[in-house]
Amino acid sequence: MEYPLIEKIETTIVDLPTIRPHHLSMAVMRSQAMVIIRLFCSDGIEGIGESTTIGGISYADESPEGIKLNIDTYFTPLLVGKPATQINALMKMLDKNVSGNNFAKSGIETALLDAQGKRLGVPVSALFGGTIKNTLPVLWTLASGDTQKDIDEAHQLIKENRHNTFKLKIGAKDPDVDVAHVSAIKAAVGSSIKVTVDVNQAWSESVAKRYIQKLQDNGVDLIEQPIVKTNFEGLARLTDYFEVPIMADEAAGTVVDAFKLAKIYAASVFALKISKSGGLTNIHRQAAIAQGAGISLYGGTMLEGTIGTLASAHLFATLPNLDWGTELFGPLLLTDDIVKKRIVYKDNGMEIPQGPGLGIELDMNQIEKYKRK
Ligand code: MUC
Ligand code: MG
Repeated sequence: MEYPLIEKIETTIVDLPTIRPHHLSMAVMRSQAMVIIRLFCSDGIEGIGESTTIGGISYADESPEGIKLNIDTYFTPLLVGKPATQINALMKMLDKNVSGNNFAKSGIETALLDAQGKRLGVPVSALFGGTIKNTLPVLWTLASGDTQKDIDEAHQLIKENRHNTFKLKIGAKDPDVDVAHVSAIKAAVGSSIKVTVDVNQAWSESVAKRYIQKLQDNGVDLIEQPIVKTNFEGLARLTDYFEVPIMADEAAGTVVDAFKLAKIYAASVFALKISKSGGLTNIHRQAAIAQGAGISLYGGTMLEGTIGTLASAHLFATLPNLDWGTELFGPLLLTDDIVKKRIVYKDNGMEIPQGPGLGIELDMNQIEKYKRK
């Protein structure tokens, strides 16, 4: 059988401004840098992918500049001339030749899957057995850095029916200040609105034990990555101790992490992200481990733009145990986009386009406008 071959791979860093500063425990984002991947095949099909992280090199150990450099220098020579349709073989070959670099691998796998979907005339989700529903619930992160601004933002979004669940980024300030901030927001939005917190590893285990108790007493619905990602046993102790569910995010990076966490029931929820795990196929594997262990799932984001968000959405929508919905709001945090048709967000969720591949088209004028010079 004649396979179409990979002919060329192009990477571009695009910087898009955010609608407001986004405060996390390790960084404040004022713009988002995305590595956009275009993978050209000998049958005339082009696949697109995205590799995006948060805050340069402060969140994860791959930076946008490093991702571009590594794809151009190391990935591309390994991939050019290989059969574009043999995605499992290509990802196995990359894992053998490239240590780590999961964000870059995820962007490449996305481009291969987009191309495959276009080739077969089916959405990327169909390559994983199809969506359970063509819409996904999407929460919003309140992270303006100011309690009153966050409350106003929440009220506006609730009124618009755009989101009914809010995640609060804490951990940068004194825990007493953080808990007062969360409690004020929870009281302002009322009991019908879910509020979760993401500590992004900022607390020690003893601080976590003290302050999760207060958050639980104040009605917070879910606690994300309270302690350092390497302390699996500590996470297990917190999960066992508290009634409020504890979610592993940074800790639940790879398929191996998922297995190790599941083995000691270190979390009652996993935050899945295609970037951390090295692509959509690995998310499927992590999800199966979680399902077997009775662990719930949540569709996470690395605050990707539309391409990475849709890649995640196509996969997340195939999972039966996505009990905590998703946070796939990345494109809404940006002032503009680089695709011809933006994702539709409504009724507290998003729609997954049903066209071939990811179901979107790049707008080359917009890429030109926002491309890093
Ligand atoms: C994270 O750690 O979950 C996801 C949403 C958000 O606001 O920040 C990210 C990162
Ligand atoms: Mg998180």
